[in-house]
Amino acid sequence: KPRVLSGIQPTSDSFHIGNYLGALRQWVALQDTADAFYCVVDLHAITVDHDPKVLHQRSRVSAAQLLALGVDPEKSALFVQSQVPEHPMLAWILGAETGFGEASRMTQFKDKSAKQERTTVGLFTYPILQAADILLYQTDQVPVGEDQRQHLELTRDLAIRFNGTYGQTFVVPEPHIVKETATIKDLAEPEKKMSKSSTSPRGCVYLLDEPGQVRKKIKSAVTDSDAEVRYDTEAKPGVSNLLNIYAALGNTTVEKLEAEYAGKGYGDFKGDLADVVADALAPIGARTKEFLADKAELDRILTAGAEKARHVAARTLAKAYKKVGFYPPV
Ligand code: AQP
Repeated sequence: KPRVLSGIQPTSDSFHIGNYLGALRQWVALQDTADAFYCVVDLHAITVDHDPKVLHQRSRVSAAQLLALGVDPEKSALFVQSQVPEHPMLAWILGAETGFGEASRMTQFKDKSAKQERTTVGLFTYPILQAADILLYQTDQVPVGEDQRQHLELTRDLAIRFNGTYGQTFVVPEPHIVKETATIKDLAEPEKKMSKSSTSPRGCVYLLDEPGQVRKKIKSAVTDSDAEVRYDTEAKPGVSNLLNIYAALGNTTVEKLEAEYAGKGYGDFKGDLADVVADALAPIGARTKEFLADKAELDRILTAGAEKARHVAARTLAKAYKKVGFYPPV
């Protein structure tokens, strides 16, 4: 079975449909055919301003949401990154292999640091920790959105370089990116990706939004001044984004939707899309609440996931320690 790993940051009270369509849906699909490890990456979340109590709660809500979406702890190891100390330990080793110029080229750092009052070294070295997250599990495939492609490329470069210098140590991973939903755009600013830290309150549809909120956001989505439901990412980025969301959540295709809405206005199209999105999200909130209500069970799932993860991570770390000439971890 191929090994799969991916992570998500607990940086908001709810994930959004971009996270879901770009990555989380693939997490759920892959667990049937792969040996999967999925983590809530709280170490990454402290690289921007955070409140400790809020972070802790968000890690719990994140894990509950992943379970609600269908991550099955019987099939996949679901864990919180801070419970597996091998991650920052390998990141230190990989940091010593990373060129400063190479790390400086990461565009996500440029985007995220521009939004912060104070930029940390942690935000700068974030992609190196992400490389450690992936390489520790001898990962074959990493299901992510398009925005992570550059970080994956760095991870591959580091694995290849380390293997070249010290001998075969890490599997070189491949990104698993689904083209149609690789970047879901902000509904209010369709030239930007949908993001948890979006500045436009109506631009981001959260998985835990109430149906009324979902409908409002979809209906106020920015489109364009002609009234044709047609896929054209250059001329019609707003409508094209809505078509991608509709096709993915409505289990149909963009071509069928274009045919169905030919000659109809945006009003009908948005009204139907609002129903499709609201219906898709409705069960997620209720299921998340159920998983949150049983604290002992959620903790049990995460502890079991962390134990399974450590078992694999510790073996890889010991190998890397030996290769670079360290004393073995005790
Ligand atoms: N708009 C998007 N379209 C498709 N995929 C997306 N992802 C994020 N936004 C989109 C994918 O979701 C996974 C988890 O993302 P993350 O939590 O690691 O952080 P991020 O990419 O930085 O997501 P956000 O929403 O933009 O969060 P903030 O605002 O905290 O920076 C990843 O696989 C990502 O590709």
